[in-house]
Amino acid sequence: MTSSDSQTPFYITTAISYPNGVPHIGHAYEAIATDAMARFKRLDGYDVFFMTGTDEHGLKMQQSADKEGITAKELADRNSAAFQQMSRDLNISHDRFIRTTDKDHYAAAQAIWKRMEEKGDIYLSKYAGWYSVRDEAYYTDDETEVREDGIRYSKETDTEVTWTEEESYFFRLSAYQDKLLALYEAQPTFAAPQSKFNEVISFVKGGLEDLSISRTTFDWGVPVPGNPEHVMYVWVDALTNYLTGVGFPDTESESFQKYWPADVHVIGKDISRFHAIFWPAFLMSADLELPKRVMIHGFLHNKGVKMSKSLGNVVAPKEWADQYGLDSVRFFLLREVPFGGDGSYSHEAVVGRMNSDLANNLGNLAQRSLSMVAKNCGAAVPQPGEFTDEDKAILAAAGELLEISRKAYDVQDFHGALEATWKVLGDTNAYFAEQAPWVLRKTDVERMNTVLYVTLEVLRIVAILIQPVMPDSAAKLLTVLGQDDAAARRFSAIGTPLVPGTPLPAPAPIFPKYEEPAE
Ligand code: ME8
Repeated sequence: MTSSDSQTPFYITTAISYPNGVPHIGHAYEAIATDAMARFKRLDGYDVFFMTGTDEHGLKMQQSADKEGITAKELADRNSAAFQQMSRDLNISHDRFIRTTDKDHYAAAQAIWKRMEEKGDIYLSKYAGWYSVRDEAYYTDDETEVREDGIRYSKETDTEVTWTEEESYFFRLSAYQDKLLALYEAQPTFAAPQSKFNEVISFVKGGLEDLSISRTTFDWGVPVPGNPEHVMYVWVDALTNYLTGVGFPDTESESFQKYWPADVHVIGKDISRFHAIFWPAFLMSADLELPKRVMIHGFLHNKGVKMSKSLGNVVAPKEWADQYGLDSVRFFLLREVPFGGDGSYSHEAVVGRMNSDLANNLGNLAQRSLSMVAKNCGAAVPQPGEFTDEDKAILAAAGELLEISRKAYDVQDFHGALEATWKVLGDTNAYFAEQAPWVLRKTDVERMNTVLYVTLEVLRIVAILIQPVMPDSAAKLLTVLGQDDAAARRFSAIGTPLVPGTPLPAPAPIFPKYEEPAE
């Protein structure tokens, strides 16, 4: 048996983004959070499959392409490349970047369709309603209103709607109301956070109508099996990406057997209904297992104001990473905003986190302790004497961080994990100031060695645990702590304390203060 055979599989996905434009900070936020989760599980010994990608079909793509005078495929190619570049810029560790124009995806989308059809859940009829191109969704009369400008809008999403009639295939969503409610009851963490899950539940309780799942007014999509006049409604095709990535329709394949059902789909709050209602209904109809969890995050707003192209406040993720450093941005996003709620960002908020949490609490502690060790302990991990109660308390608090972080990551509470970690760093800073090893240097060298050892040991544990959030900076910190081996960086190494005498390289500052550029 190879080591990967014995590892527990863990399959995690982001939503797949519409490449009708270039990525913004909201996309970056979702990618970074999901990446942190994937990295955490890898470091914790899981066999992780992490997928992200682009959702390339549908009327919105076709219309954006028409505006530019190019084909939808050309637009998708260009912008999908921009999303792939974002992944590289942000150090996203996905195992596959799926595009819904990939050949294997057409096969998967058609296969799930056929399964739902064989179940008797798909029928041909006619659709008429208010259609929003932006949302790729129909609305009823009640869900729309004519505003001052004389244009009719969807009340919920503020997007323009037009009256559309077409022959359409329907999915018998109405038949799944009770089954969905039973699912929510049996699996109270199927979707989170609870407040957003509650919205889903009350929507389903309000009654479900059958869903129009094909279009005839354009052809940029996956053809409906047996009736190529129709293309699949983009959401049928899009949601199926999660199956394609692990080998569907070959349900006997090694990857499907191993990774399906997905452990977590990470998505934003605007698409919770698609993931927590339509998706499990499609899967039930197709006799496939359901994902274990849909984690719904909030939206990021620029200084509390909604991002939009017309306001000119859309932030390009790469610009941010260039300005502050990638790991500072990754840290900021996950530390600042409790995952599941909405968040706001501003230059001041990022700089605040960089300077206080990173440069002061972590960087300074590392720099001060490591330079003392370099000067006074022969550039090697010092030999501690007997531990006092203070030493033991600090070491115990750091030792508990692994379990605390596991519990937090299991519910995607990145903010909670980081908060607990920084609490220990705060306490360690206080300990360091109180113990004053620079004074002990002249009065009690053995005690100085012990204090420095304890401090380095806390830093080692913290460095291991923050790798998912700040992979590069944590790696640098582990290097200056003499922890270069991959094995020493896994979570399984947390319980093995620093070995006195381990040689340490010259310390280098890792978390610089942010300096405002000169005018
Ligand atoms: O919805 N803050 O694609 P998308 C945080 N193709 N997250 C945000 C955000 C913001 N300001 N804006 C968008 C789609 N997102 C579909 C998904 S999945 C089978 C198909 C999130 O490009 C959004 O909630 O509009 C979604 O999870 C992701 O970014 C992609 O959004």
